[in-house]
Amino acid sequence: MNSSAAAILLLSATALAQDVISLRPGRDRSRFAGRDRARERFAALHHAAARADRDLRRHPNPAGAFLDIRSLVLCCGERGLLSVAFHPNYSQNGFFFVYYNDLNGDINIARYKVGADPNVADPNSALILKTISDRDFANHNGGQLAFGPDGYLYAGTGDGGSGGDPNNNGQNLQALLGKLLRLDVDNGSPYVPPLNPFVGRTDARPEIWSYGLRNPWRFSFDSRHGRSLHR
Ligand SMILES: [Ca+2]
Repeated sequence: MNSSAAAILLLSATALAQDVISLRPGRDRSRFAGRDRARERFAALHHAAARADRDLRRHPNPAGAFLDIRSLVLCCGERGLLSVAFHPNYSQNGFFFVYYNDLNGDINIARYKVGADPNVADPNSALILKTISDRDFANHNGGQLAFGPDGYLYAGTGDGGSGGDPNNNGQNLQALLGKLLRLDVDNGSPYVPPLNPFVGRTDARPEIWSYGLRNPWRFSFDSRHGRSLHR
């Protein structure tokens, strides 16, 4: 599979041309290159760079979409499709990861796989890696998915919502809300890297990389040194 020259386009539900987001499964495979304005209901991802861009602008329906998960996603306000990240070895294994609020409002990290046609994902390939309960408030859901230079998948989760974190999720080490999580997607459930800071503690979830966060909406890694994390 040759993905080096392909762009991935994310089409919003309202499908205004300016809502199209460009993702590039090359050096920046794990990041949004653009801004998603409303975190809409579905991901319509499509390979083929400029041609797809033109097609999506001309035909804003998701016909021919790479993946359509509208039926799985609760949208609007701060809920909806939150992020997409491509596995560092996407060109070999075809895995990518989708972050969204499900129909209950809960936050899901799901793995999908591209199909035999490199322009179409297999909708039946979904594997839910994590479901994080988040039903109390519609706001503060996070979030972004991004693979770090260590090959692990980082996920920012909001504190659950309302204002001032009334459920104290950010400081609660047994809650996955209000955190930055770090997952090893290659070694099975519970997807915990052995050197995560809270591994081995009975009073904390081992997925946690950092805590006390309000709503880590976007973050990135230092592109020069590849170590620092900015949010
Ligand atoms: Ca929430």
